[in-house]
Amino acid sequence: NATPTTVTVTGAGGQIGYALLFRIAGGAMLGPDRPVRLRLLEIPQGIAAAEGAALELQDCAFPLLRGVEITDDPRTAFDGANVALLVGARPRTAGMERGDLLAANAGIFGPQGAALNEVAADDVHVLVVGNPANTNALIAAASAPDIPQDRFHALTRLDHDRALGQLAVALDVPADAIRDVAIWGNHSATQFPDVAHATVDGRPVLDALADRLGGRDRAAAWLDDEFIPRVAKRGAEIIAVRGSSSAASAANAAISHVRDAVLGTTAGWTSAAVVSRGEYGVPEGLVSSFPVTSDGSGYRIVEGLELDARGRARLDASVAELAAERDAVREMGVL
Ligand code: NAX
Repeated sequence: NATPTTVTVTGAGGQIGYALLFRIAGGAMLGPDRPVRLRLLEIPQGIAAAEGAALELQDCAFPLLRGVEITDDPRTAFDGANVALLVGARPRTAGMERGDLLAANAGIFGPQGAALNEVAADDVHVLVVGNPANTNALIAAASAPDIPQDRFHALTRLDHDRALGQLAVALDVPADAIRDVAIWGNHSATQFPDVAHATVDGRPVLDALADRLGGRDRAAAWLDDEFIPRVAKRGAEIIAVRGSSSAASAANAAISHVRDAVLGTTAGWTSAAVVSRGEYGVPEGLVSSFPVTSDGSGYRIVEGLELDARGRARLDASVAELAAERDAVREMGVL
């Protein structure tokens, strides 16, 4: 019997946690052959909700589940962790400035990064879901000097999958007919969902859109005026319609992100926010979304793609936002 993989989920008592835990325990993230041990980290007010989820996990009698532990201590939660999903974060509340939000989250992700550095398994993969996800990942990575920086990611797979979903509807095809979409930059309204290299059933998406919408100009206008803003602001749309933020889709994206990182991508690229080493002119150290592939040993940025002037400007604007967040955190003395 294989040694269980230890998966730590923070904010496990929240709504993404509730959508995530059952699928991890069911084998959707690490495959049908890998037993898992779950560690749930919560703050004291969230412990009861995590305990309730743990009771329900027991009631599912998942064959792969080898135990669930609940704690409010990061060092206990991350001890021996092979996969860490950092979902719990301080939400923005009324009257809170951006700087307050960054500071409150630095107070969470700094200590969690330090705890991971001390006690996580040598092969740990860390995915930050809690917002502002890119900068939280930057802070966690900076607080864990002994863990290779390329093990720290922030989630932009949901943005990637939202882009696939929009294109699938626009082109009237199943989502898996579309490949090589990319999300660049920050997981925020400044992100750049890019279809310049995307294909549908092997044909350029730009050609297929032009056919369907009546020409290249109309396709370009649809991309600028509808597709990009819809994907970039989809989170707000979900809140407006559903009355609370994306949960099942975010959990699904987190599962897909980890699965593809550790088992490999099979159909073209996906998107993930990773620590830049200067690729595409993104300043070294920023956690930015890029198109990525994996052979099962973690994500690698797809290099050598052409960005046209408009794409470049969009990426630069999103990267400027990331740099401003990093600078604000630096001024607080966190980095
Ligand atoms: P909830 O408020 O339902 O749950 C968050 C949970 O985290 C709560 O149970 C809370 O007690 C816990 N928590 C807070 N501080 C903690 C700490 N220091 N240690 C451990 N647990 C802590 O939020 P939910 O809807 O689950 O969303 C979680 C995070 O995901 C939010 O920051 C949200 O903005 C972010 N999202 C990120 C997405 C992405 O694509 N990157 C998309 C979905 C989501 O908006």
